[in-house]
Amino acid sequence: MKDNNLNFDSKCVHSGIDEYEFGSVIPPIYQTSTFKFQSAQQGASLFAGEEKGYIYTRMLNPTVEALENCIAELEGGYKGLGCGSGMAAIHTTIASIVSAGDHVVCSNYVYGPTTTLMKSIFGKFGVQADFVDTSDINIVRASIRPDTKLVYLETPGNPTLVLSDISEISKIAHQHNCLVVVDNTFMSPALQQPLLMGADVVLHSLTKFLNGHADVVGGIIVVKDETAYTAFRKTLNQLGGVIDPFNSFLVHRGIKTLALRMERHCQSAQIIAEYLENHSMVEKVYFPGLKSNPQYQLGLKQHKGPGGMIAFELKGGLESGRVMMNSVKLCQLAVSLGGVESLIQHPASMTHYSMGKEARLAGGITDGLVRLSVGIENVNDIISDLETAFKAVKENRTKEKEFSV
Ligand code: LCS
Repeated sequence: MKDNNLNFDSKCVHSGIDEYEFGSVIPPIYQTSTFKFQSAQQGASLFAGEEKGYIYTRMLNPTVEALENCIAELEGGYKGLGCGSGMAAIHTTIASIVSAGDHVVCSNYVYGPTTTLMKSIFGKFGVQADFVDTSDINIVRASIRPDTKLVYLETPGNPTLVLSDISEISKIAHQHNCLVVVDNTFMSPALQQPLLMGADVVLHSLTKFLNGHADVVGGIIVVKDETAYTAFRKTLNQLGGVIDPFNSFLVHRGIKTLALRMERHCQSAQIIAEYLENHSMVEKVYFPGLKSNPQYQLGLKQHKGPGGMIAFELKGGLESGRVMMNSVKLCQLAVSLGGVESLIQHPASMTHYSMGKEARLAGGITDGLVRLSVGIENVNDIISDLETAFKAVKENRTKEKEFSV
């Protein structure tokens, strides 16, 4: 149901396509690779673009389209493009914007494989990228060159939750005719709508908060106008990294509870971040909702809530982190994030391993950093699990000290 007067949580429940066949309340799964033409003439006119309709699922599928419309509406964009993974969304986006010889300004604070994709795949095809501290708008301004086509942001950045000012950076980039792309995976449109702040393209790993149930790998791109949509659709169709109907159905179902889930993620993460900040075993906490965070004010300007992701450094660095991750029970030791279940992982040896130590340190990812994706379990159960793990860390540190004397 497209109704611009609806509030965000109502849109989560109702957005997609106005009417489904047979009065179905839920988007049907059109599990088909291809669509039958009424006649040779109709097939030809569909291909020529003279008639609108479905041809082949890589090009467009009604179940996928329902999801694309839904997320475009939640992001305040024109249309969405469903992709097979977040990485496919990033690949398709960059390939739609840049050509050989172009320059990209990319944030230091991005998911590890995004850095690797930019350097190794796009680098191979003659696209140059500089990785800079996008939390400082003066650095962004100074990094834009006459051949820069794209400023690529991920905010909050994975895993250190560093923020980049979307509206200020968009103003600067547009003065230089550069497009701004924002990876909005960590916030979801429930907490942040980059297109409404001036960005040109927003993308997500659907695998995370949008789906929310850790059972799908997917991605989405949302663009602002028909020109961009036509260009991006062409690239996606040719690269082929599309999402399939069944996964689209699952993500669409997950989105119905997005607003509710994000509310709980934010509430619990705030409580846990404050608990960690006051814990004697914790050296430092990275969380946009802490008043001690130097970017707290920017977070208030940019987000409707602090999100469900926390990173922290333990006293005792990597060894303490290892003991902690091996000692938690409710928080599962696994990569990925944004699901209803709490997950814990070690960025330096896991999600951000591929980018190499130098790039990791430029992005603030030390060997001792631990990342927690706060689920929707009872917050007291999460804290008690963390507390048990802290006891194990403490015992291990005591043993180490005894051993070393
Ligand atoms: N963007 C962000 C911010 C991500 O965190 C991820 C995956 C991607 C894009 C890529 O999405 P995918 O292709 O996996 O759907 N982040 C992961 C993480 O932190 N742990 O495991 C995957």
